[in-house]
Amino acid sequence: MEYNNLIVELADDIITLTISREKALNALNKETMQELNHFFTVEALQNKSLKGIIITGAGPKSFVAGADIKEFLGLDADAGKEMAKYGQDVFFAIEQFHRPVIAAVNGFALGGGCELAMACHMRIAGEKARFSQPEVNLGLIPGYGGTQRLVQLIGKGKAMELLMTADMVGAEEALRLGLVNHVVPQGDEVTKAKEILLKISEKAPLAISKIISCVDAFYRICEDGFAKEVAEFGACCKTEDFKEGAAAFVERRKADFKGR
Ligand code: DAK
Repeated sequence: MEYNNLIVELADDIITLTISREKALNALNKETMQELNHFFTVEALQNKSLKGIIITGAGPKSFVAGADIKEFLGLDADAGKEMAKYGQDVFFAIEQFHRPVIAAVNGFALGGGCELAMACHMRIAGEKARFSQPEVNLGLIPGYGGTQRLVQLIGKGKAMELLMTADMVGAEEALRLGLVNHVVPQGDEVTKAKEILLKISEKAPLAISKIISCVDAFYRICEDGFAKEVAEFGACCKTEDFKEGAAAFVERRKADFKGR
C-alpha cells in the first residue's frame, strides 16, 4: 500500500517508520492512524525476517505533536468514542507486535505522540525531546491509552501530576522518571535504537516474541481502564469545555473553560 503520511525504509532487516506530516509537526490525523493500522496489522507481518521496527518523526522539531486538533472540531460523543477505540486498537497492535518496536523520539512527543511512544516497547530520546499529555488544555483526557500507560511506566503520583498539569518534561527528566530508556545526542536516536535492535536480533527470536507477550500479559489487568478511558473520552466530547479548548488552539488564544 502507498502511504501519504508514513515513510517506510528497510535496511538490515530493520524497518524505520517515519511519521511524515512535518507541516503539522507530524500530528496524527485520521488517515495517518489508518496507515499505521495497515502497516502494523498487514504490511509488517509479511516480512518474515524482520528484526524490529523504529518509529520516528519527520523533521528536526517533532516526533508527533499529538492527535490532529484541527480534526477534533465538531467531534460528538459517539464519534469521539469510536475514534478513541480505533486509536487504542492501533496502539495495541504496536504494543503486541511480535518483534521489538522502539520509538526514536526526536522532538515533541505530545498527547497522542507521547501515547504512541509509550505503546512502543522502548523509547530513545534525543536531548531536545519533550514529553507531555496536554489534553486537559483542550477540555479532554488522553484517548489513546495515556491514562493507563503513563501510570504503568512512571507510577501513579507522577502520572497524576503530569496528566493534570499538562507540564512538559525534557529528555533528562523523562529518563529520571523511567519514561525513556536512554537519552542520546540530538540526531542519534535512530542509530541507538538500531544498535539495540541488532543486539536483540542475536537472541532467540521466538523467545523475544514470548517476552513481549508475557510482559504484556502483566498489564492486561488494566483492560477495564482502557475501556473507561474510551467512555470518558466520549463524555468529554459532549462538553462545552472541549469545544472551547479545541477552538482556542486553532484561534491561537487561551481557552476560557466554564466547567460545562
Ligand atoms: N494538531 C494539528 N496541528 C498541529 C498540532 C496538532 N496537534 N500541533 C501543531 N500543529 C500545527 C500548528 O497548527 C502549526 O500549523 P499552522 O498553523 O502553521 O498551519 C504547525 O503545526 C506548527 O506549529 P506551531 O506554529 O504551533 O509551532 P511552535 O513551535 O510555535 O509550537 C508546539 C510547537 C508543539 C508547542 C505547538 O504546536 C502546540 O502546542 N501544539 C499542540 C500540542 C497539543 O496540544 N497536542 C495535542 C495534544 S492532545 C482522540 C484521541 C486522542 C487524542 C485526541 C482525540 N480521540 C479518540 C478523538 C489525543 C489528543 C492529543 O494528542
